[in-house]
Amino acid sequence: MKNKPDDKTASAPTAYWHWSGIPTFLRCPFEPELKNTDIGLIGVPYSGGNSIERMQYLGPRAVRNRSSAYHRAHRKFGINPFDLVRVRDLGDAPMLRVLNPDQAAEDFEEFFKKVFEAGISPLSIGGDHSITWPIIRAARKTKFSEPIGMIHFDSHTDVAPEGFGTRNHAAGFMFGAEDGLIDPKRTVQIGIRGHMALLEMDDWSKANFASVISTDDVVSRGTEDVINEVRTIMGNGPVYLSFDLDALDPAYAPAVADPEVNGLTLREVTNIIQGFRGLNIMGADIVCFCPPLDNPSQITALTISSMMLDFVSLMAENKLKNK
Ligand SMILES: [Mn+2]
Repeated sequence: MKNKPDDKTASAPTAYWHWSGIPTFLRCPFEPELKNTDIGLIGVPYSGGNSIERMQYLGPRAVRNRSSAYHRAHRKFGINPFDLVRVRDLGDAPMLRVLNPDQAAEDFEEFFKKVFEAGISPLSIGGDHSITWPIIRAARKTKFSEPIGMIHFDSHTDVAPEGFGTRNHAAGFMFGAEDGLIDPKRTVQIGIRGHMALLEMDDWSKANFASVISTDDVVSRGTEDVINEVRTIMGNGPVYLSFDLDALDPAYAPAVADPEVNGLTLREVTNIIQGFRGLNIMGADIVCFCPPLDNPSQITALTISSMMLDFVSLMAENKLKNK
């Protein structure tokens, strides 16, 4: 038996080293020119769209540090997404006019138009939840002629009317539907819970979106039933996956802008997300991470890193199918 490993085997454990080398998302090559890329990992270090907790601008850097340990093969799917497609860190969206949320959104939209025009599927790390809309607006103005399906994980329905002086705020799902960016008949919200500022806060969601699945629903129905419903609603059309980390219980993601206790477990969330294998996922984001609120073991950043590997694996298989 040969006991001297080859170079690849010998260097494999360095995939777990988050402290070594130059940090990029999932230890992928840095590609600021948006070339030679199938899946683009993008930071949007912006917190001008949230009125509550405003440290989300620190998210991308903290995720780069920790996710450098997740350039790995996917155990459950049996694939190595980094061998299947070109996954690159495209750097951060431009932060030129961040003190004006409407102008900041315009700058993000222009950047993401270039991303979609280059044939790249973006996985963006926020930033607050307002970043979703310039991304999808860019998608609709470039490669996607129809409103896009939306799988939205969150403890909040995020359908607040215009407030705090701008439509470009972190609760823009009503505007997203009204502006024809997402298709309300193909929009699902998962993880909704918590007591409400106003009793009628979720009424618009329930009246307009295909399904609003509370945390209690996930527990009582089970993840398989939820997966089946979402897959039926989404069909074969393009889908965007937007993940507000507060969908998770704060035990798994304490460092979020608007924490809500008694949330989904990481196992429930992982089961559901992995159950989306084969859906036509054209982009995704993970938002609302506030690194200064993370604990010393960086559990929120670690959770995000693991979820990124799931998302990249789903998107890599979809890219291959549509190539
Ligand atoms: Mn939320």
